[in-house]
Amino acid sequence: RAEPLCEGAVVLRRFASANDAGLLKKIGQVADQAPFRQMKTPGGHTMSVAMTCCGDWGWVTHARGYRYQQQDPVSGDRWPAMPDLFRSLAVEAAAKAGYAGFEPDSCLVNRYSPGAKMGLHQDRDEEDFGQPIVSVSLGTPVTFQFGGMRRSDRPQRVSLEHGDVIVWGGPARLRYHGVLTLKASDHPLTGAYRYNLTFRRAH
Ligand code: MD5
Ligand code: FE
Repeated sequence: RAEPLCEGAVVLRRFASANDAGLLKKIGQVADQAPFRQMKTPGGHTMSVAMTCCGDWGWVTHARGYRYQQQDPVSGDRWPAMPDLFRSLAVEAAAKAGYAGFEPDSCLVNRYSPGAKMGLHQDRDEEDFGQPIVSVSLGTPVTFQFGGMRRSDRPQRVSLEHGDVIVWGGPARLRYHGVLTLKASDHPLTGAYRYNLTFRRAH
């Protein structure tokens, strides 16, 4: 059930549901090695979303901007390896959306607690915007916003629920997007949390 969301973006409803417990277990193992942290933006604000990473390259903030780096800045160690279960899910979702041969080298794990949100932004720290992005939602539902190519374009809203996967490519790759404030609710597997896995080819 692949439903187009907009040009270039495909929603695969519940695509990740069958593996939900396994994915959440792997998130826990990644976080044991590289704990969730709330990064500080270059502007000095603490992000409300807690993050960690796995794979060769992790997305981090630093004093002058954002970048991908191979070491966790908290520990100095390499990021945990990307679990095979993560990789295969991302590769299969991308292929289903028409991107055969997607090879993610980065997975950002976002953890939203009630009150957390992510303002409108573009993902543009990657080398090749021809590569798609795969995002996997787990846990409590949230309203996702996707806008246009300019920040001022009025965003559309879509509800994302446990197991939903979206593949963003082509003209959707550089759209502005964000996540509205997470409401308090309860999910049998994650409690109050919403997790999002964002798979990218950084380099
Ligand atoms: C999330 N995370 O739900 C989202 C999922 C991030 C982020 O935005 O940067 O960590 S990724 C959604 C996305 C990616 C690329 C393009 C578009 C949306 N889009 O065109 O709307 O935590
Ligand atoms: Fe983003």
